[in-house]
Amino acid sequence: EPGYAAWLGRERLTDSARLALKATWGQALHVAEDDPHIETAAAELADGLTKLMGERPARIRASDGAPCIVLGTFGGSAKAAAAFHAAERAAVGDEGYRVRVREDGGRITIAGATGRGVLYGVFRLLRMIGTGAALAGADLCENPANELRMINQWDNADGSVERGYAGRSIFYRDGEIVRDLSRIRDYARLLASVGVNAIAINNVNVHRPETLFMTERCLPRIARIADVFGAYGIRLFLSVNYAAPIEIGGLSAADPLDPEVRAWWRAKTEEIYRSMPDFGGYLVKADSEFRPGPFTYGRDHADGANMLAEALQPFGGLVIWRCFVYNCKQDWRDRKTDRARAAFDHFTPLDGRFRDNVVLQVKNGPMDFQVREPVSPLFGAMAHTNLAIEFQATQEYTGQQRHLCYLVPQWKEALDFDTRARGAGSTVKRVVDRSLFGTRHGGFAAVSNIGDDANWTGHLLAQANLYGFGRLAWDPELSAEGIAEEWTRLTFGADDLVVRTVRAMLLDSWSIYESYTAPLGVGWMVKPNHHYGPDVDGYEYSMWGTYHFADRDGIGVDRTAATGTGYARQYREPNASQYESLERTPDELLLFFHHVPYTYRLKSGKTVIQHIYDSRFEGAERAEALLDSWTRLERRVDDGRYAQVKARLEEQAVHAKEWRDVLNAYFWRKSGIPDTRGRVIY
Ligand code: BDP
Repeated sequence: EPGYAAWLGRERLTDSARLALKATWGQALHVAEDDPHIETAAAELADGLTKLMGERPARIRASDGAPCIVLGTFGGSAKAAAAFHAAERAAVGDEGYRVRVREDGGRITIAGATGRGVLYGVFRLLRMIGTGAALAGADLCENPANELRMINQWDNADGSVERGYAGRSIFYRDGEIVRDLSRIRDYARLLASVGVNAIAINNVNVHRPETLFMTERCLPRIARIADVFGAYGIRLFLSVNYAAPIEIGGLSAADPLDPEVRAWWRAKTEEIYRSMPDFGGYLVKADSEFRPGPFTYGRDHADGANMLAEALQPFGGLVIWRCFVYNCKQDWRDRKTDRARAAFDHFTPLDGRFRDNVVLQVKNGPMDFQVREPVSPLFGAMAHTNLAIEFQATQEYTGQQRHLCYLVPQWKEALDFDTRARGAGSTVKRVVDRSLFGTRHGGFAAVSNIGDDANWTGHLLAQANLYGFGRLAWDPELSAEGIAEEWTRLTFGADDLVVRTVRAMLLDSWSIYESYTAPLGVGWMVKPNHHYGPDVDGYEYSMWGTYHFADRDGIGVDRTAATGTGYARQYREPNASQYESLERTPDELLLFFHHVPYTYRLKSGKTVIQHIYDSRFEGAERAEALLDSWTRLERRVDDGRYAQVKARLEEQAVHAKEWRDVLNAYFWRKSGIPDTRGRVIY
């Protein structure tokens, strides 16, 4: 199936490349220990090399010094250990690895402290070969920057996927957990190949069918899935229903301070660990969008999370507690209530009260995965709490995998944002990698963008987001450009025109999408519920707290402390003053922080209204240019994948014009100010 192999397709190398490689390692893999992750690593390496070289390597347990690839842990393989000095070995953490290619050829060593580390080293070596990197003399030592590199599936037991744009669930069908786990295994490979080490396999909105996953009837099947992921070093988590003690436990309440409720969670957790000793823990959405939570009992989120943490603690499990908590029944006439403030207002008073094994999972922005948002101020405000950042790989508000939108540049901006919590350099990436505050746990999570579509992500190029998430979680210093190029080479091969074209398409795509949908930081002009396509006022007078406040004079949400909701004051200085100031707020976030007249002049010298028009015209043209770029690759990319991408880009080019026309017509009518260039239809 075109696209199924994703970035692990591994085309046969050229003859000269194969000859050179063969000289370096013969055709033999030296594996001398029995360990499940080493087994996975050896099998992956053998399969990968078979594809690249066209012949299967021999597996050996002893070697006479002939060329080979040695893989093993320092503790389990004398050969792997002997390749490195004590200090070199000591530099390798739990999931890290070393890869050394002898300058004079004849030996490649992939070693780690654990089998998981070796597995990551294997994927690294295959990536080097796949991208044509020079091997001779290579000497790498890598440890992941982040402890938690997690995927959140939003899959439901009935087989639907909340905000899924790539088909149905690969985990569930018609209320049942699937029996054939081969597709899940292939998914585990993809994830492990980019370093993902945790997955929550059901939607954060947990209803009765998924609550039942914690019962005796379902646990054996969940445990089979855990084994599949476990072989790839990925720990399985479940999203849990806060009201589970009532729904499946027969209790009358779920009060976190009630001893009976606590005992129920302890017993349930023990039962889960009996069937899955490596179980990761619970992911929880509580008191949010109609899901139950501790507020019902007059308790706060620390009480709620700590109860679960106590139950998980004896087994080393984690509670991942989401901070997406706000009042979704807000009165739109109340202009002082600001949803953007909610997470900060709810959680900062609780800093320091969460147990050690609780991690708060915070969306990158304060609202909800809009095309552009400022960074959530929570990251700079919880020095005594474990924090993880949550990204949305599934493109709910960014084109739903019908439009191209490579999100790594957006994520990079969030990670590089300086919270100033400990002076300059207190970036978000240093909060979640734990180095800034010295917290115990932390990391990255992403809402997955895959489903049972043959190519996983619907839009083939959306695979780059899944790939990029994993790579960035491992190493946030990687550049968006570098990741795009790496993904393109692994996916499409070395053809220079293909690499340059796809890389450029990916890198332009977020800015293109933003320019025809939501320039200047205005959000929510989408159709309600499904969130696809333009709708100017769809959310304007609703309870969800999602406004742009466009009227005949101006547009934008005043979030200053002086005259608005005060959200800007949730940042530390100098960020707070910058956002408070109309002049100093960057144009791309202007309407997120300020309400301005249409005639307000941007830093570019243009008025807001003219920018709104121009940006959408340019964006629609650039969307069309994406299609042109791709058509130049015909016959350089295989027909199946070529056609898939072309069809999506055609839809995008047409739909971008709809965005342009609907929104521009709206703004002309609303403002009464015509486009100076006369292009907008009234
Ligand atoms: C919103 C989605 C909704 C999710 C929610 C969440 O529209 O489907 O359940 O976020 O993150 O973006 O919990």
